[in-house]
Amino acid sequence: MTTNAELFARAQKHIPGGVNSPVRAFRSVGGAPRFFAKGQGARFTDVEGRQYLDYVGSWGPLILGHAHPEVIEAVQKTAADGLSFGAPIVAEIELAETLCRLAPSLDMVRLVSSGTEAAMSAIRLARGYTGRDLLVKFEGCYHGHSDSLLVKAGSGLLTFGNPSSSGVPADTARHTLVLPYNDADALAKAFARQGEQIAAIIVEPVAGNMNLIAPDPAFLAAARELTARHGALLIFDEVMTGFRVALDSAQGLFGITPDLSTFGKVIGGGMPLAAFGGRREIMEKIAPLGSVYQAGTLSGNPVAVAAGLATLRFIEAPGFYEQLGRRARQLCQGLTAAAQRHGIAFCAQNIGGMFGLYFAKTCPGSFAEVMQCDTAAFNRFFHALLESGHYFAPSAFEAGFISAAHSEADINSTIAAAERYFACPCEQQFRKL
Ligand code: KE4
Repeated sequence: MTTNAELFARAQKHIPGGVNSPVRAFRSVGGAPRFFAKGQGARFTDVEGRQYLDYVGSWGPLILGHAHPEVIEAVQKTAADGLSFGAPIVAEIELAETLCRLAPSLDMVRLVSSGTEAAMSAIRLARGYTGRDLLVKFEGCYHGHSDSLLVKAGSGLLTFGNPSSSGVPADTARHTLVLPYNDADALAKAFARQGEQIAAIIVEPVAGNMNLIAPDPAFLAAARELTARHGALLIFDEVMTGFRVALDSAQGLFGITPDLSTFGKVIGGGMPLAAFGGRREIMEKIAPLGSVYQAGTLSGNPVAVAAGLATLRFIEAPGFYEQLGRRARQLCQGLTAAAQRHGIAFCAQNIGGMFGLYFAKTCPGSFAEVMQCDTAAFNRFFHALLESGHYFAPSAFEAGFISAAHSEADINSTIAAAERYFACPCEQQFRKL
């Protein structure tokens, strides 16, 4: 049998870091990633035959769990008639109609193949629609890897951004202003100073890329009010939160209507599919109708659209999100109670079917507070749970995800495994209550 470690060594010969997306490499938690062979429901199995309860779900898409029979059937049937035509198909219309029906702010959508493409396109559209260049994003939020978004905060709060990746021209980064998440005052100061130059704010309405950070309602309200007042657009990046936190996504959950939204992950059900959309008068600026160019060879791919439609058919079932939230809450409350029984500084929270785990006394509300959490403690917890068959995101700075396939018994087994770990002597030295 080939081991995970042997495959990882082999993978690194021809793939940078041995992975096709950096977070998969386990570099922040240490050790060798697991190579998976198959998934079924809430579980997946690695090449060594070890089975794990999966709390990552391919980083959010697998809201129904692995290999849902009706999603697989839709993919197989569609694929049998051809993988791609590079021409319109009926299912694209069905998916656009479904998204516009379920997301309160969408009149029109354009399908793309990744969340990066969706965010990049939405930003170009906002710049084209407003005729302005300046973009506002928030520290700790991730919107894919297009140049305008690989930017870190400038030296001063209101100074233009600097590249957070090599290869991003400084001249590009200076059009992005990076502000603190959940800081309505900083946002107001930026608009007071440069409001008429700002094309858009792009924000994760629930931050899920610096672990989970819940939005301060005043922060989202300020983003909506300030953009409206200054003629800028509000872009909700719902690639992660879309159809994950509620049937009407974060925009419905929080009652805020953005001008543009991006979606991904859940809407593709595990296949490469994402979308951006919004008000008709804005979306009609997109080629071929308008002057903002955007295109894609495999946009609206029949097989990906079939997986997405099959997935979205399930989420409207009565009680779907109530159960998803109940399971996520059960996990968060169970882990927290277990840690507290053993004097370990730990807390957890969920919003709908996504959750955050923190080795800290209270749940962080900002990037600065997240950085105060005990990452080393998380890494030890991650490996202990991995060894006992419970797979969490391999980074202290990622959110976790529950699927409809996770049962109450599954969640209880994870809580029990965590309790055994929290009770073990090796962890005593790290008590911080
Ligand atoms: P993709 O280009 O990876 O499809 O989507 C980028 C993206 C955009 N917006 C938000 C809010 C996102 O969370 C993402 C991608 N999320 C990461 C998880 N932190 C994907 C995992 C990875 O990079 O491998």
